[in-house]
Parts: sequence; C-alpha cells; structure tokens
Amino acid sequence: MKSYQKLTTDSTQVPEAGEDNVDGRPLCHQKLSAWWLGGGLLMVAALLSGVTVWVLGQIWWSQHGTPPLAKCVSIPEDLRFDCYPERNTVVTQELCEARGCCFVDSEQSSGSTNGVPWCFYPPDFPSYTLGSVNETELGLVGFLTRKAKAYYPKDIEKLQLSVEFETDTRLHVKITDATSPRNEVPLEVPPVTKKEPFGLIVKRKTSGTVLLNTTMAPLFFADQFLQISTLLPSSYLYGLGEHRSNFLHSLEWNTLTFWARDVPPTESFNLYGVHPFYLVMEKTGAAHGVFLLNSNAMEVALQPAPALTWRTIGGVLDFYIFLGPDPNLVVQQYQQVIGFPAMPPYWGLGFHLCRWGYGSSNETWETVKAMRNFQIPQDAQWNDIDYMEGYRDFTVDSQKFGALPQMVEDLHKHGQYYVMILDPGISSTQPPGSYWPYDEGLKRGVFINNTQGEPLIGKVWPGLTAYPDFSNPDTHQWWLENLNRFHSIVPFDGIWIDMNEPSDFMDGSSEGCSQGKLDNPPYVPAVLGGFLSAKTICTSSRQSTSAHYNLHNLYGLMEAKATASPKAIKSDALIKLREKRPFIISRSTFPSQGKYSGHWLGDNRSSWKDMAWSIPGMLSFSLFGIPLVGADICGFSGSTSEELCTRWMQLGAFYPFSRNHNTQDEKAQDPPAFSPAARTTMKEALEIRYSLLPYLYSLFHRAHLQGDTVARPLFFEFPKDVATYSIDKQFLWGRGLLVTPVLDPGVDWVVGYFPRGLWYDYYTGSLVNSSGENLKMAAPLDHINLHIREGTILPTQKPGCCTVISRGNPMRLIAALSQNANAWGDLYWDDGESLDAFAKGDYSYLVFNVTQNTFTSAVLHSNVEATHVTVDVLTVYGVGEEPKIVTVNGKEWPFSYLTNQVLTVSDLQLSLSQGFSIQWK
Ligand code: MIG
Repeated sequence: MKSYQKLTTDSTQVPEAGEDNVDGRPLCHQKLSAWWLGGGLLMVAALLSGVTVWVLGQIWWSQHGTPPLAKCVSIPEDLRFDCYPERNTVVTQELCEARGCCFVDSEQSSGSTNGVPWCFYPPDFPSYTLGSVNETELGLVGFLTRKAKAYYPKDIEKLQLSVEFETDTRLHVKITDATSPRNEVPLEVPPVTKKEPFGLIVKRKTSGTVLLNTTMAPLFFADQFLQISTLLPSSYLYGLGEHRSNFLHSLEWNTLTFWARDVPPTESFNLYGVHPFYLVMEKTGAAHGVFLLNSNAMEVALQPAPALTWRTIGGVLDFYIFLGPDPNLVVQQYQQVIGFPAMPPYWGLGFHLCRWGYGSSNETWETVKAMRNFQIPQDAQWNDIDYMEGYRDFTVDSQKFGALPQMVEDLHKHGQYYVMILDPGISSTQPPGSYWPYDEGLKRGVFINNTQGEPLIGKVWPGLTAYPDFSNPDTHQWWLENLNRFHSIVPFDGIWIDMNEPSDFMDGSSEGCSQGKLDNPPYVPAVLGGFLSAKTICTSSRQSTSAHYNLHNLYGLMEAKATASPKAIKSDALIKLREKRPFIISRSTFPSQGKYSGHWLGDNRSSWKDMAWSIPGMLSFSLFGIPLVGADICGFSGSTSEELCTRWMQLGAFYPFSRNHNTQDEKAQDPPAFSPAARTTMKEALEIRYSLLPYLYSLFHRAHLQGDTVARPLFFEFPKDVATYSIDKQFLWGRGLLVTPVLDPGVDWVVGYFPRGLWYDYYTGSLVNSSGENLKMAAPLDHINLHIREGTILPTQKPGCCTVISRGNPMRLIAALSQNANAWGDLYWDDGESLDAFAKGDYSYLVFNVTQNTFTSAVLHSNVEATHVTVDVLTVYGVGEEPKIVTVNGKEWPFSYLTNQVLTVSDLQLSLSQGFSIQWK
C-alpha cells in the first residue's frame, strides 16, 4: 500500500507510483484513465503529446491536531511550506499548533536564520479530496471537497476542478467555487477548438522532468485566502513582476508581492504593475511557463526546495501551463492567451525627450530647437503635468503654456511628434459649470463610488479628485470625448498615462475606508505599507463590474484600453482621433497590456545601480508581452553626472522604448545640456539606434505577429548554455545583435559573455571566435560594444534627424557570415503608422540570404510604396578570402575588401521593392 507520506516526501515518487500501478496495462488509446491506489489515493492520468499528467485525489482521514514532533523534524527545511505567512504576528508554538501545523524553531535546530518557516504544514494537513471525475471534450472536470475546515473564514467546501489540454503546448487548470460564481478576470482568451486530453502532476515525457507537483502542501480555497504550492524542476525562475530584482529570481525564501503601487522601484516592494507569470529553465535546457490568471492582491513565496507557493486573496485559481519546450515558444504560448502586442508607429521607436519641470511651452520648445541645432535625432517631445492648469487633466496653463498649440504645430512641421501626460484623477473641487470633465463625469456616473454610492474622493496632483471607472463602457465614451475636446486644442500624437495604480496620496479616501472584509481581509499579502489602501483608493470602493478589491490591479490595463484599444468599439480614443496607430505608455500594467500600451520602468534614480537594474526590468517586460519598454534614461530622481548620462544614453539607445526623462528641480539632462564631447557621444549612440530602426521595426512586427521578444535574454537564444541563465548585464535585440553596455563608473573597458560561436564587432566587422567565454573589451566613454551574431543579416538605414527622414534614406545591409558562410535576415516595412497595415496586406516583406558566396534579397510580399527606398551598400563580415570579382544581378561591380575579412559593395542604388543578388568569387 502506498502511503501519502511517501508520496509527499519525494516528488519523483508520485509519477513512479502511478507507473507501478499501471504496469501491465497498455496505455494505448487512452485519453484519460483513473486508478484507485492504496491508501485512498485517486489518480487520474493522461498521456499527451509532450507530457504525462496526473491529477491526484487525496482522501484524508486525519483530524486537526498537533502533529508529532518526530514527523515534523523529518521534513527537510527546504520543503517546509509556510503555515503562518502573516507578518504582523509573532508566531508562537501555541498559535502554530492551533492551526494544526508543525512548530520547529529552525534557528535553534540548525542555526540557520535564512527564512525557513518555523510553522509549517505537516504532511497530512487536511486538504481537499478529489471526488467524481468526468471527461470533457478537452480533458476532465472533477469536484474537490473538504472534510475538515481550514483556518481562514468562509472556507469553500466544494470546488470544481477542470483540467484541459487546450493545445499541444498548453494546459489549462482551473479551480473555482463549485456552487457560486466568484470574480474572474475578464480576459478574452481566444476560443480553443482543438481536442486533446489534458493534468496536476506534469512530467515531460522526453526528459522525465516533473514540471509541476502540487501535492507537497495543502490546497486552500477560502473566500479571501487561496493557496497552492508546487515543486519546481530547477531554480532558474524568471518573470513574476513587476519587481526590482535580478532577472534570475532568488529562491532563498523570497516572497514577491503583487499589488499595483505608486512607489519608486525598490527591491522586495510591490511596484506599479502585476504579472503573475513565470518561466522556468529546466535542467535539460527546455523551458516551461505558468500563468495564474487572477487579479487580486497576491503573493508568491519562493523557497529553495525549489518550490513556489501562490497565495491570493480572491478570485479563482486559473492556471495556464505552457510547455515550450523552447523559451521563445513559452513566451509566444503565453501571448497566445493574453494577446500579442500592438504594432507601434515607426516614430514611436525614435528617441523621446521629456522632463518634469519644463517651466513653459517656450522652454520645452527651446529644448527641441537645441536638439535640432545639434542635429541630435529626436522623434517626440513630451510634457509632464506642468502644461496643465492646476494639474487638471484636459486643461492647458494659458500663462506658461500658451504657445503649446504652436509648438505642437512646429513639431509636426518638422515631422516630429508630441506626447503629453494624463493622470486618472479628475479634480472634484472646481466650481460647478467650470470643469467639464468632472461635471459631465458626475452626470454620467463614470466615477468609482465609495460604499455609500457617492464618488470616492482621493487626492492627487490637482488636489481632491474622483477616479474614472474604466470598467464602465460609459467611462470610455466620456474619456474619448475629453480627449477629443483636448485634441482640438493640442493635436497630440501619443499619450503617457501615469499614476494609474491608481495613486492616491490619501491612503483610501478623504473619508478613510470601511471596516468591512474588503478593506480588512483576513489575510493581507506583504504589500508595502501593510494595508491594501496604502497610497491607493479603498478596496471596498465600487466599480461597475466589481469591487475595486478585484479590479485594482487592472486599473492601468483598463485605462490603456480606453485610451488606445484597436479592438474595443466604443473606446478607441486615440484611433478615432488620429486614425493612426496609437502610441500609449502606461505606468501600471497587467497581462494583455501589450495590446494597448508600452511601459516605462518608473521613478528610478540617477545612479549607476539604477541604470544596471533597467536591464532585468526591460527583459522581464519582454517576458510579459510588453516589448515596448524602457527606463528613464539618465535617471529620474537625483542628479545625474555627465559620465553616467553618457553611458545611459548609450544603453538607452537600445531600450525598445527610448526616452530621457527627469524629475522637477533637477539639472537638465537632455543631450544639449552637456559638454560638446558628451553631446557628440550621445548623438552617435542615437544615430546607431536610428541606423538600426529597420531591424528593430521588423522585430516589433514579429512581436506583434507571434509574440517574439524584442529585447531578448541571452538564454533565449542559447538555452543549452547554463552560463547564460543569470546574465542580465547584456541582452540581445532579436536573435542577432548583442549589446554589452558599460554599467560602472570610471572604466574604459567592459567584460561581456560571448556564447559559443562567431561574433562580429558591429562597427568594424572584426571577429570574435568564442568557445563560450567572458571577454574583456575596450569601452572608452564614446563607445558602446555591439556584436553581430554569426548568421545574421541586419537591415540598416542612414540615420536622420527623425524617422520621417531616416525612413527615406538609403539602406545598408550588413551580413555576418556563419562558420558555414551562411546568413539570414528579414525586413518588414510599411508606412509606419496605418492601423492594421499587416492585416490589410499593406506592407512589404523581404527575406535576405547568403549561401555559396551569394547574397539574395527576395521580396515575399510587396504592397507598399517603398520604391524610393534604395539599398546602397552591402557589407559582408567574415568573407575568408579576397574575392576576384563581384557581380550585382550578374553585372560586374567594384568592391573593397579589408584584411579583417570585410567585403563592401557600394553605390548599389537597388530598389528595395525588387529582388536582387550579389555574388563574389
Ligand atoms: O507623483 O507627473 O512616474 O515620471 O514625472 C509623481 C510627475 C507623478 C510620476 C511619474 C513621473 C512623472 C511624475 N509622476
């Protein structure tokens, strides 16, 4: 007879136990099979294309009671799952045992103080029993019941479990209240038509790796406390944002909290956005991902077993498991559920300049003129809240910003763009009849209400404010009309939505919050401040579809949707106004945000450390399906230095979203504010960015099309190279361009890791043949190291003042040959701003290839006016021998060859819209 004890202490035992039992039974046509094992264990299993899945049902006979100490101490420390996560209580033996848990003061027993819980679940802690199980089209549905109550109020006795294999690579596990509906996140997941069976212990067939095993700790499903734990197959865990941490998370008893919050990024705090998604690299180089679709305040506790515990205070347990097995595929599969990111306008990939504290429209305008004067590339000028009258949305300070409409007109005349900030809080203190947004909003009932049904009043920049309820479609219409009225005065091109956690300087409201269970839940995750309404509105406040308790983490998503959505019918504010692709940057984010907006990493500091943190921040958002991301270049708060700002402009030139932004009362940090040398270096960095925009734009197309990452972690391309797993000081653009910035002061060198293979210096074509090693490189202050991976062809274009110019400039194609002398690249091209250009077929798509000493450009799709764009230069890196002759479309052509194996063919004047070939012999 198999005892539960045995099963719980060795993860690999569970599947093995199943296999023992099925020995001798052919696992032939089965989609689903169930066996009763000894010891009251029901097991349901299915063999899928890539994984074997088990759902185990535990029958518990034990009662609450104090577990014997011997049993407790026998549990290894790493496998102790916290039974008392409450932080405000000193956990005594009495309190712990009242919960039926083991109390072992591990500091005394092992001298370790590293976070091992003293109060933890015994192996036979009461949990749910799996009852009847029925097959469904895609898997199974079953019921879970609880015999003994757990210790949180409103423990739900009967749960419904569904386990469905939705696609070959996606498993969907959902646990809900079987009898009454609970809050669910209104994410529109595309319907699944494919029929496949399904599981809860998930084991990869090829490697035997157990991806999930949730049998190690009890399942909780009380009204306001839901918890489930799983073992992890390795400690290589990524994602779980928004947090400030290394890209590779620490599993040393590390708890991450999820609750949208206005706070400068700080380690271990909950920050602006919420992304309950992780990716794990398994020991074999395969990857999988897990997404918990839940919008409540949440906590993820990591421990070195390695194991992970999800703890949320509402909603349902709705898991999607993505089987990869390649990390790129995991992220794609995740985005198949949450949606692919919007295609940004081309200009959105240009350089953006902003600050808080431009004193006037003229001061803003002067900055733009200085940028032009020094011929530093800039596509967009921004304004912060300074432009408003009394910080009220949809107003312009007529004294200081009287020239704003003219400035915007001037930007447009120069092919440049204007973006301004909007905060959600709407001033509630203006005399009636004088402020349309509030008057009209009140009339239409678009604001979030308090528990008495009156608009909840908090405080933000304009003073007392009401908060638009973006879960209400009427609010979208009202928001659109506001934007429309404002646009007729200031014809803006993009919108920066800030403060949308939402931020409230008052902690709750002007009247405090209720004492009810929504403001004071029985369990509060480790949120900054210790209570849910810290720096935000009361969680009891009422929105049209649910309490703010459930919708808080969705506020930024819903606001972005109202501002930008190409899909929503009534809410596509920017599209209706401009009929062009929206450009929105949001501070608070939630899964599926990428469909509507990009993100910046918030209020960083002007420090070297903060610059370094921007890389893991950016890479995490690549995982979250928000590729349009960047940090405030040169730092937001604090004062930057010329050296720091120079290095940061170099790094920031490679943020997918590249914006220099500064707080008020700090010295200017725009490029013209520095010495000629620094200014020149900054200009050169931006010129490299602008040169590479055709490549970057093509990467965004792939992100939009299928969820490829743009800024990419090295291990995505080298998943078998464990040395890449912890790298977050370097990153790739797509598969082919390696960026190695300097992140330290006072140095003129940098060490970077080069995965095995050939890498070419971007600037010179000089070759690095790496065996998978760290290399020290020269990095004087005017230089950022960039390397092209073997086998890559980069489409580049002569830079210009702005994308409107650079987009028309001649192209240079750079081919970096592999060891076998091959290379590949592509180019997606459209007018850069039309909505749905790809869907409508209004684009060109070109594929470049090098094989057998021949470069070919093949036009696979051509339906856009691009004849004016010419290819002028082909540079080939890694041509081993000097050619005797070069031909272009069969015609002999002059060329140059350098001894570092660089072949250059110039003055080509080939039309981009026609295929061509260039051969060397
Ligand atoms: O309470 O609008 O993160 O970028 O400059 C601060 C002023 C409000 C926070 C944003 C920051 C912006 C600032 N805002």
